[in-house]
Amino acid sequence: MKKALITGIGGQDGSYLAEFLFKKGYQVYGMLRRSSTFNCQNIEHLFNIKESNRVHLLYGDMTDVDSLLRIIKEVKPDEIYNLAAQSDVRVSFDIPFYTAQSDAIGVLNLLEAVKNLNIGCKIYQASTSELFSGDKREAPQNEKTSFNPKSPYGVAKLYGFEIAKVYRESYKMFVVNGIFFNHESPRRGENFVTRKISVGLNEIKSGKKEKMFLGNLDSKRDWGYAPEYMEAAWKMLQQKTPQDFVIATGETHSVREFIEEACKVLDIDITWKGKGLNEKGIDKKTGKTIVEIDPQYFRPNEVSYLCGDSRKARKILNWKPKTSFKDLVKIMVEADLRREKRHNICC
Ligand code: NAP
Ligand code: G4F
Repeated sequence: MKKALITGIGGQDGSYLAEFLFKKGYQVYGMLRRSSTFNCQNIEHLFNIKESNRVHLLYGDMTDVDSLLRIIKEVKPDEIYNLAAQSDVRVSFDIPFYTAQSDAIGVLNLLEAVKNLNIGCKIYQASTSELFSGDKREAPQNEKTSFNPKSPYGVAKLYGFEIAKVYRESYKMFVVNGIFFNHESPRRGENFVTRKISVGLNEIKSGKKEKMFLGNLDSKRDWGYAPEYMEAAWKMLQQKTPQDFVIATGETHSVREFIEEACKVLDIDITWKGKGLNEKGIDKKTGKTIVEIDPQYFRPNEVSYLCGDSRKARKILNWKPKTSFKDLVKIMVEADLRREKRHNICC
């Protein structure tokens, strides 16, 4: 039975990947970092099934090379999926040192641990479309587009990308970078804009709050459905030769469009009034303001336009996205609607 180690197993992607590998028959090991609350909602269900002895959790941290050495020595994985990261772009401007420690040096820690233990496992490195500048003239972005990150997060991830390549080329290690564009789901952290909108509009609809505050509504992202992206990560490690891939839908939509689509799912008729910081989203039926702009959600520097070209993955991995933008919004908003209803029944 193949053994896979997932760092960041409790996050959005880690939880979907664990499910995917579990179904493929892998013995799954997940690295968690210690927190004061047992932060495992996304993976709890994996421990309630018959074969739950195939999922193991181990404590460790990307910034602590000793913990990585201990875990890898103990598990001896065939595949490592390095998903652990400080993944919030805006927050990376507040904690740039920590972001560099976990997202850049953390990757080096992992590569060194695998090299020194000489266990010859394959490694997937979670890279990102935040490596690109977001300049519309360079879109759609693919594996040949130049990198020009705009945030401490993007720079740390660029180090992770390059050091992975260096270890692949210098030590003949099987290391691949997945340049993944934004991918979302009902398990997305509520700090990210899609989930913030999905949760926020549901709370407005149920009367729990009056309005929500957002930043740049004109920013454009290539949003896909997270579980499909985890299959691509697995496929990358099943190739004969290690190489990097862009994974994306090839469609781009603004934050404003995401809000409008989410409003449709909840039967809210939204209209926009005003400009810039004074722009407001108004519910036509009630006349109430439901969206306002708060400058705290703008970034000091922004990647404004992301649209990925994943032709290489479509050809070599035989991978393509299945869920449309409209369906993705529906999946997320309806999941939060069900959650909101359950909550209202309980309280
Ligand atoms: P996520 O939900 O934020 O999950 C990240 C996980 O990493 C969390 O479980 C977190 O643990 C853990 N973690 C953070 N710092 C750590 C550290 N120092 N040591 C050990 N674990 C640590 O992110 P995601 O959306 O699943 O993304 C997975 C990976 O893909 C990340 O590397 C992200 O940067 C990258 N990526 C994501 C996207 C996307 O659109 N989702 C696109 C491109 C690349 P806590 O719960 O304790 O914080
Ligand atoms: O949802 P976001 O915070 O995601 P962002 O910055 O694109 O990063 C995500 O995707 C990356 C891949 O490109 C990953 F590498 C990264 O780990 C993470 O998963 O913001 C999306 C857009 C931005 O342009 C932001 O300025 O939404 C805009 N936005 C507008 N108002 C907002 C808000 N973002 C957040 N988080 N909160 C707002 O209120």
